[in-house]
Amino acid sequence: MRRGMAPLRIRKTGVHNIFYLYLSISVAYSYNIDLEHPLVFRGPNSSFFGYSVLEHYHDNTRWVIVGAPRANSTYSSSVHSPGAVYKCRIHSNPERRCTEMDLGRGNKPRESCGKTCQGDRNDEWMGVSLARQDRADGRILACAHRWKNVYYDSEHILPHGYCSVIPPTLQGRTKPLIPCYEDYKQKYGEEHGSCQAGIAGVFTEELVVMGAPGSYYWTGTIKVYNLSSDSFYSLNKDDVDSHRYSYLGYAVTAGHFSSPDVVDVAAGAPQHDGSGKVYIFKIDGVSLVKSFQASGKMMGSYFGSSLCAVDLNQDGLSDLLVGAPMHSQLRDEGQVSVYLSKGNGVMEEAGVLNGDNAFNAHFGECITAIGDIDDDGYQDVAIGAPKEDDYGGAVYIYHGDATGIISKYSMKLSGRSVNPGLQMFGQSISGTVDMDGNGYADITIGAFVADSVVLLRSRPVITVDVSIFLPVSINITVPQCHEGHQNLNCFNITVCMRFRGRQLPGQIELLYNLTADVDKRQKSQPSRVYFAQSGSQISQMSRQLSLAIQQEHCQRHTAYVKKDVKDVFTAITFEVAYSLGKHVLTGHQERDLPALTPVLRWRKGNKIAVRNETWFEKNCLSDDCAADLRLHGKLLLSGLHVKPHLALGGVKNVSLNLTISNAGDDAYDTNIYFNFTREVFYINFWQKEEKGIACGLVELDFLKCSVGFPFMRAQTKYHFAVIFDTSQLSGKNDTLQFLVQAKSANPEHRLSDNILDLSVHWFMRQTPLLLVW
Ligand SMILES: *[C@@H]1O[C@H](CO)[C@@H](O)[C@H](O)[C@H]1NC(C)=O
Ligand SMILES: *[C@@H]1O[C@H](CO)[C@@H](O)[C@H](O)[C@H]1NC(C)=O
Ligand SMILES: *[C@@H]1O[C@H](CO)[C@@H](O)[C@H](O)[C@H]1NC(C)=O
Ligand SMILES: *[C@@H]1O[C@H](CO)[C@@H](O)[C@H](O)[C@H]1NC(C)=O
Ligand SMILES: *[C@@H]1O[C@H](CO)[C@@H](O)[C@H](O)[C@H]1NC(C)=O
Ligand SMILES: *[C@@H]1O[C@H](CO)[C@@H](O)[C@H](O)[C@H]1NC(C)=O
Ligand SMILES: *[C@@H]1O[C@H](CO)[C@@H](O)[C@H](O)[C@H]1NC(C)=O
Ligand SMILES: *[C@@H]1O[C@H](CO)[C@@H](O)[C@H](O)[C@H]1NC(C)=O
Ligand SMILES: *[C@@H]1O[C@H](CO)[C@@H](O)[C@H](O)[C@H]1NC(C)=O
Ligand SMILES: *[C@@H]1O[C@H](CO)[C@@H](O)[C@H](O)[C@H]1NC(C)=O
Ligand SMILES: *[C@@H]1O[C@H](CO)[C@@H](O)[C@H](O)[C@H]1NC(C)=O
Ligand SMILES: [Ca+2]
Ligand SMILES: [Ca+2]
Ligand SMILES: [Ca+2]
Ligand SMILES: [Ca+2]
Repeated sequence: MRRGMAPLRIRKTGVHNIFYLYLSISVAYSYNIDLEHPLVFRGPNSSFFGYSVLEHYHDNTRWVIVGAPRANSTYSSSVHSPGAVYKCRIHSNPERRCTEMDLGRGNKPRESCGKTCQGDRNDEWMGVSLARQDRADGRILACAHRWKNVYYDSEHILPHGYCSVIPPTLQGRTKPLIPCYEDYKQKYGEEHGSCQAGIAGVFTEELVVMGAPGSYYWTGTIKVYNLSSDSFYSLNKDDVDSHRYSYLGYAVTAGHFSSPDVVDVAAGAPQHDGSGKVYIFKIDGVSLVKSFQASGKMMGSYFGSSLCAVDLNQDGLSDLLVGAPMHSQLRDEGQVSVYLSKGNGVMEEAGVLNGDNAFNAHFGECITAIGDIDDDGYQDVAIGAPKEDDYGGAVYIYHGDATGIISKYSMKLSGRSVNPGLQMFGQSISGTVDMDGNGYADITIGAFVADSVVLLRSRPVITVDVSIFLPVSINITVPQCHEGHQNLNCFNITVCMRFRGRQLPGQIELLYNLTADVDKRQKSQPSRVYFAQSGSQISQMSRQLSLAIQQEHCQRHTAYVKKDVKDVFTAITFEVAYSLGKHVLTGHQERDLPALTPVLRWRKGNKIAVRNETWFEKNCLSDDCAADLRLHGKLLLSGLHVKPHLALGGVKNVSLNLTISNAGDDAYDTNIYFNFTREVFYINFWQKEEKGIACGLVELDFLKCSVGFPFMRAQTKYHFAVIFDTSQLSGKNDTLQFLVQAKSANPEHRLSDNILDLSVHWFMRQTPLLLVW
């Protein structure tokens, strides 16, 4: 007997920690897959251990099943590198030992497999693909696409393909499937000479689907076997454009594409017409009938070489992801197309995913549904880019949601960061099984060039429900607070928090920042409201609180409105940004699989924060709260009352007597602007008993008067006058002009009456000499 598996322990060295640090710096997002406690399983060198991988459980035991298609087999030591399938126990296996499974094939290179069938197992690639029935005691499919039938000893013996159905116990009799073989059918050699059945496989409740891309001179086909009826369905050949070298069946999947209670089969033909194609087939009687097809958009992109059926939006219908790992901008960055099921077989293209668009990454080489890893009710997906980072490999985590899929990934798992020796990390991925029993599905990733697979576990996810209770509006015409002699507008803000989730610690600490008027702050404008803290005005408060699970905790804060607030029109937004503080993990701890610390729920790459807003009170009659300001007025000359002309030097002062009225809704931040020549000087403004006008120079030739703080009520009028000194006029210009304009923060529909042009024409004396002072 040859040497079997030599289990290798993964040494814990400082190198790992350095790489974790590197990861946390280089990766934009981090979510709930733990990278600090990877479980690495190693197989024999150069065995391609991890070319395929499968999470499996039976009774209470969790396993990682690993395909090593170039391995030598302990049970078939006289066969040349037939490949092998390994099982690796998760619990009570501190040495991370994996053992080869006995598939009951015996120790002969040749096996009898039918009346005209003699199998040649040398280099058969057992373990090239693995699939499992998605249920508690799911059976396993393991295939060897290079297995040959050498009964007819012809010159060209080409690979047929062979699959084994393995019981859930991983022991006992396996059931062989040789889908391209038929008794006495010698000519079959031409049709299915290089069938290569099982290069891809999928295993549903009743069906075993095996891709056979070599059939009919590499046109390819799929072999769909019904376990209950022990029969194959036939593909309606007219349905597929039969082109040689299309490689139909290079990838296969199955899902509820047309309706929730029907299983349909999908298959990719990555070389079809050079750009690749994908088909969905319905089972109709004994046939497979095409119900959908889509083509790749780029030559050589290998569209259809990987497929994943997953219900992204939780509507009961499977959606379809199609990989094009050689999609190129510069070179083979790779791309995944998303198709959402609309029912009755209608699939709608809903965008593409690109990962980081990394050079030669082959993003989309492998696409796998990994279950709902963050427990938000939507299925999540892992996409491998095994050649990214110079063949180190990377896996991207995407999340389904009500709209389909969030196009921004939540996490990128880099092979080298997990373990510097990993290569082609992400060529195979398996998920959906909670391997450590913490209530969250975990992910297993193969890196076959390093003969390794890595189990990465999911951390619990905390959902924090945050409410910010604010008054519906703030009435700033009457003060609510009295600080010493000051009357202030103030209001209460109550921040309430509560957390929930699966398998969480009973008590956590939350740190939060409450920020006032965040919209203004983000525009680098001063906040209009503030909190008082030890005598100073601050616009952000930090707090810390301890929360017990499911118990709401509220804190009250008082906010004050600044005295000089101008913009009473836009909303005042408050934000609570929070982060996780300390927490104590309780419950039983396994040395081997330490309990993982929780993380906060993350959404679409956003800051973890909640906002709410309030408004300054407004009395609006119109829908858009439009104001209608009107300006009236005249230019009055003191001194000589000879009009309409003015003799230069005859007067010292001019007075602009103005009336502003508002015929619309209450107007906020209302101002009147004056433009004039730099040869006149603003002296002051004058108003009758009614207050509400305040003027100030902005520039020597630009005056601004605010009207009716905090707002100018509907149907009100203000009379006032602005006085200028004209004694310094040079007379170079024979017109003295004042441009007056009224504006508010409200929308306004009629602006023509907001402008006033007040001019006076100088009376010219006969001798120009006199113009010179
Ligand atoms: C297997 O590969 C590892 C890592 O490449 C190496 O350290 C080890 O010596 C190899 N073992 C054998 C038996 O070649
Ligand atoms: C399998 O055994 C053969 C012959 O002993 C050896 O040459 C080959 O390297 C072995 N392959 C693996 C993957 O161990
Ligand atoms: C498989 O065969 C059984 C028995 O003939 C049949 O009832 C069942 O519908 C078939 N399954 C599928 C998915 O067609
Ligand atoms: C926002 O404030 C209003 C008024 O207090 C309240 O009814 C609502 O629940 C708050 N929303 C959030 C998300 O806190
Ligand atoms: C804030 O809440 C406290 C307690 O409910 C109350 O006494 C106070 O009047 C409130 N202040 C304002 C401005 O509403
Ligand atoms: C709260 O504010 C402080 C200081 O600006 C900052 O360091 C911290 O990261 C903030 N916390 C959150 C949860 O945003
Ligand atoms: C503010 O409160 C005062 C006094 O209660 C009230 O007269 C006024 O109408 C309120 N302001 C607005 C804009 O409703
Ligand atoms: C001009 O106005 C200023 C301020 O109102 C006043 O003091 C001055 O007497 C006025 N001059 C004339 C000539 O009316
Ligand atoms: C114009 O305003 C002045 C104050 O500068 C006032 O004395 C005068 O009565 C006003 N004239 C008119 C016609 O409103
Ligand atoms: C009025 O003056 C201000 C400030 O100098 C300038 O921005 C604005 O364009 C002027 N308006 C007119 C109508 O000249
Ligand atoms: C005279 O004043 C008017 C109005 O302010 C202006 O448009 C014009 O350009 C001025 N002319 C000269 C010669 O400065
Ligand atoms: Ca769906
Ligand atoms: Ca999810
Ligand atoms: Ca788990
Ligand atoms: Ca107007």
